[in-house]
This record gives sequence, C-alpha cells and structure tokens, in this order.
Amino acid sequence: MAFPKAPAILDSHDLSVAQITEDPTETRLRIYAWMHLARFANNRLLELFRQGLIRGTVTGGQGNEWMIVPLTLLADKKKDVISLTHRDFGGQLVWGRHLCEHLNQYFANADSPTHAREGNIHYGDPANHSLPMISHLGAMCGPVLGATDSQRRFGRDSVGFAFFGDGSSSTGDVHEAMNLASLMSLPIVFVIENNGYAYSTPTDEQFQQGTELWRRAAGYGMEGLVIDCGDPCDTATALGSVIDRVRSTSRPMLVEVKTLRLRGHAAYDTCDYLRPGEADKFLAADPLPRFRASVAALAGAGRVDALDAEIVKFVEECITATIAVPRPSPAGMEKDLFAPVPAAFPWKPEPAAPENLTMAQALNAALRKLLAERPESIVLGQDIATYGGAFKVTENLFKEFGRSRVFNTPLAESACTGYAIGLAVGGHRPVEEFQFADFATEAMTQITLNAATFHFRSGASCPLVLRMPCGAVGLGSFHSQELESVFLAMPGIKALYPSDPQDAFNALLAASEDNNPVLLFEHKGLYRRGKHPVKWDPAYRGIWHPKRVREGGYATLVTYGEMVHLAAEVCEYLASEYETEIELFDLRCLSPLDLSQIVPSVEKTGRLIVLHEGRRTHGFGAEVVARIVEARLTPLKAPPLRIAALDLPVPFAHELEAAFRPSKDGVIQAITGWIS
Ligand SMILES: Cc1ncc(C[n+]2csc(CCOP(=O)(O)OP(=O)(O)O)c2C)c(N)n1
Ligand SMILES: [Mg+2]
Repeated sequence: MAFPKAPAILDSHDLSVAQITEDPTETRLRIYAWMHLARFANNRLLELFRQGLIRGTVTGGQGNEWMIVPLTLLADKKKDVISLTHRDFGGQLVWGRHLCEHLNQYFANADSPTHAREGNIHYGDPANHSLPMISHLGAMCGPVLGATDSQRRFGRDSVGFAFFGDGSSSTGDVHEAMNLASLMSLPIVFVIENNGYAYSTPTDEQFQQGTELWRRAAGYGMEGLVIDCGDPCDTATALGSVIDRVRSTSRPMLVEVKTLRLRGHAAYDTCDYLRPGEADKFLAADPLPRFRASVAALAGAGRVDALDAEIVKFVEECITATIAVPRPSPAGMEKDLFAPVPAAFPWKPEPAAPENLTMAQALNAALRKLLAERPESIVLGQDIATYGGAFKVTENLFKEFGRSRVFNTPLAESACTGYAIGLAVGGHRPVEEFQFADFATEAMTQITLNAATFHFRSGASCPLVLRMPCGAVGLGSFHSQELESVFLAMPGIKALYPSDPQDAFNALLAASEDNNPVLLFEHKGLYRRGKHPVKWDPAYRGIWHPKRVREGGYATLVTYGEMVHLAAEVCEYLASEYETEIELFDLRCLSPLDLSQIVPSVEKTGRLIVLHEGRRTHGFGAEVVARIVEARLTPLKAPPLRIAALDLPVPFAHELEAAFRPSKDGVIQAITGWIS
C-alpha cells in the first residue's frame, strides 16, 4: 500500500534542547506539529471507535502530548530504549513508522505491526528498541532495564525510558524495577505519568494523601524531580537535562510529571465519577491551545492555521487509505507462536572424552561451555555468584567469568525476569536460575504473558532459559512444586525435563540456542544421584524428543524427570516377577510435545500408563493421555492408567511426602491392580 505523503515538517523526529533557543520559531512549530498530529489523530481514533470501525478500546493520550512529544523527540532513537504505555500515542508517532502503520494497528488490519494479534496501544517496534507494552501495568519496567543494559553491553551509551501512571506506581514491578536499576546502576529514566486517576480511582484512594511520588526516588538511592504540566519547550529543557544526566552518569532518575487525562480512561468511560468542575479544570489546564497561541505569535497565525489544515488532511487521507487495508487472515497464526528453530551454534566438540559427573556438575559444565563459547550469554539468579547457587550448579562460574556475565539478583523475580526478557530481546542470551521453581510464581506474568507471547505479537525473538529446580525432596509446600502443567497451560513456552547428567548437559545447550523462552526443569533429587559419563554429544538436539528407555509389548509407560528411574525399577520388577514387559519412554521434552514415537508404541501394546510426580488433577499426564487416545484409530485394551501425586499441597514430613508422591511400591500396586 502506498502511504500518503506526510507534511514535510514531520520528516524530523528529533530535537535538541539547543534548537529551542537557536531557532525558536521553527523548533516550536515542529514540536507543535507533532503535538497537533497526536491530538487530532487520537481524537479521530475515538470517533472511529464510536462508529464501530475500531474494536476493543482506545485509551487516549489527549493531555499527555506536552510531555511525551518532547521526550521522544529528545531521545536518541538509534540507541535509546523505550516502552510506551497507554497514554503515549504521541510517543509512538514520534518514535517512527508511518501514520498508516499506526492506524493499521488500531484497525487491527492485516498489515498491523502486531499482525492484528494485539490492538490499541499494545505495540512497539522491537527492531528500533521500542518494546511493546503488555496490559499488565508496571510489567514493562523490567524489560526496559534489560534491553537498555543489553545496548550498554554492546558498547552504546543508551538511555532507557520506563513509564507508569499514578495507579501503576503501586505495582510491585515498579518498585522491584526501581531498586534493580539503582542497584545495577542502569541509565533509566522512570517517568510517573500522574494524571490524578487510575481509571475511576483518585490518587487519594491509591496512596497516603500528601505522598509525593517523585520523593520515592530517594528510597531507591536515585535522584527524583517533578515537572508540572505546562509549556512543552520548558518541559523539553527539563527533560533534556535529565536525559543528559542519566546518559552521562549511568544512574537512573525518577521524574514525576503532573499530567492530564482529558478524555477519561478509555473510549467507553463515562467519567461520571469526576468531582464537580474537575473536567473543566482539566480542559483549562491543557497546554496545547496555549502552546498553539504562543507558536502563532511567533510564526504567524496563518502559518499555524495552514499547518493544522495540512495535518488534518494528512490524517484523513491516512484513515481513508487504512480503512481499505484487508482484514487479517488466521493463516500462519499457529506457526508464529514460536520463533523458528535456528541453525545450531558452532559448538566446540568438547569435552571429547567422557567425564563422570553428577547432574549438578553436568549443568555446571554446560553453563561453563555456554559462557566460554557464547559471549552474548549471561547467567543470573539469587545467590548464584560467589555462593554458586543453592544447589551449587553455578559453582566457580563467577570466579571464571566475572560479575558482568555471572551475577546475583535481588529477591525480585518479576523485575529480574522482565530484565532477562529485555536482555534477550536486545540480543543477549540470559540463563536465569530460580532458586526453587516454586518462586517462579512470582514471575508468572513475565513468563507466561510477556516472554511467552513476545514472538506471536511482535515477531521478535525472546531467547531465554529459565532454570527451575523442582520436585519434592523433603522441603514442604513452597520448595517442592512440579509446575510444568501450570506454566505449559499457557502457549509460547518450550520446556525440557532431563533425567540424567548427559541429558541435562544436552538440554542446557539445546535450550540456550533456541530463540524462545525455555523452561529447564531440574529435579532436585537428581542433582546428586550418582556420577555418570558426560561428554560432547553431537546429537544433543535429540533432547527435544522422547527416548525409549526399555522395550516391551504389554503396555507403554510414559514418564519424565526423576520418575524415569523409579519407572525403570518398576519395569524391571514387573518383568522378573510378572513376566510382563513394559515399553518405557522418557519424554524429556514437555513442550513442544512430540508423541510421534509413543503413539505407534501404544498402537503396538494397546495399553497406556502415564506417570509423573506432579499432581493428578490438571496434571501433565492428562494432556499426554488425551493426545495419545485422540491419535489412535483402534481402541485401547484397557483404560489408560494415570499415576501421579495426590491432589494436595506438598506435605512436609517425609512419611507424608512419601504418601503424597508416587513411590515404587505404589506404582507397582497401581499397575498390578490395573493388569488383573
Ligand atoms: C496490573 C494491572 N492491574 C489492573 C489493570 C487494569 N487497568 C488498566 S488501566 C488502569 C488504571 C491505570 O492507572 P494509571 O497507572 O494511573 O494510568 P492512567 O490510566 O491513569 O494513565 C487499570 C486499573 C492493569 N492494566 N494492570
Ligand atoms: Mg493515572
């Protein structure tokens, strides 16, 4: 589609503070042009929504242009990082792309930047360091930190911009991210867009009255300031010095902007909760008409009128053009869930000779290999540096590779995972250790809604490995969970679950070269379950497929993780005591699930057993059984047998835990009962 030509004044997307005094008329005219474009286009979006031509909703940025336009004009779009929020439409326009591309997003057209998989303001331009927001407010702060750090690690003096409202300022993510940025000395400008309301809730119902949000900066060891709603050039001057300071010091700063929300929360908002006279007060405070008058005084009213007309004409032409763009097609949607499988890394074929290692040591060796051979790799997590991790999987890596590659994180799983997402999208390959898989629930949004959906909605890759020490080893409810079916109920996540040291070594290499978020489940009971030979295995990518551990004709048993060892003992026992041969599979990869070898096995045996340590209800086995049964043409000889943990929290005492999860005797009993 040929885009209408934009007014020439919009050719420039940049501004320096010096231009305001050097060339006041032209500079002000240019700032005004962007503000007017943002305001007029935003108003038209609202009308188009009301006409039913835009679906979902429109969250307007009317009243925020005085801040977001100067800020994005001042930013260095070649290297700075931004994640614009739902009041920042003006910033989206300045950051880049033709207006028609922005309108395609709102119309959810085939050519939209998100392929119509997201609507409204939920888009960005990852190739140009603009990270698409997810609805969960506060959640984009972590990714901005990571993507900015990624730029910095590539040698650029980038600044990151993270935005949140007065309402969002109460989210944990915001606090975690401010602490993390200060701790890591990251050059981030945190901007609080305080417009006095979170949807219908005024600030005095959100935090203690009299609280000045910008003063929170001191609590995080950073500078803070407040900028009142007003003249865009004064704002540009103030923001320009903030940006310069953050760029040169590499210290974060917190800026509270007292801004306006002129059209309510969103297109459908009736605003009847506003206090008497408040709407008029907001309109009277709008800086745009005043700025227009001051520009007209300098440039002449005729010039500003002509500019307005030119912009209006351009917007209308763009609307006409984008209304004609075809609607999206569902074709290709499923293919785009995951980033394509990349070429294998040119790994060194080492260690060539097998070394006897525990699974913890095998993972350590794989991490060392990754850090040594891939400069873009980064290892992070709680206590993983000098201490070597709660299970010593990262032992000595800090000593060998130093703090820039291997570092401790604070107890802030959400922001740290967000930070890792930013690193990954920026071109790095982070491997994050959760101290226990249980604590990954703290990062649920980042894993399941941010990382997992990134490729689908933006086309960008998010190569992230999340290491999950899991399983019950006598530690009770909060250090024992098997969370695979919780996480894998959400699309866009890959998952490996090795059962021996060589597979663990292979799994880490395979996960680290994939271009998607990969969960690596590591059963704690396997970390030190004897030493086994580990070496470079050219067929390491086989880990993405199940392994037949034992042949048999009576039934097919599918399991993974620590249960593979228990199942092998059970099969041995049943062979010797019952002369019943069971075909045993170690799934190894839980997502994407490959049952292509297992279905023919069930076809052969006619019987299916699924065993796992996770709970039975909504357990992973339910999916395995359903898929195999669906794939079969002939009926099974017996109902499928699911053996899993009890539907309880993981109990602490070892007698209780033993009764909770499948045991050798329990599995034998279940199978022999099923046979007879
Ligand atoms: C974590 C989270 N909780 C709830 C919502 C639903 N929601 C969307 S916008 C909004 C109000 C946000 O207020 P504020 O941060 O002040 O931003 P504003 O809309 O005023 O610009 C709410 C509650 C959300 N998007 N994210
Ligand atoms: Mg608000």
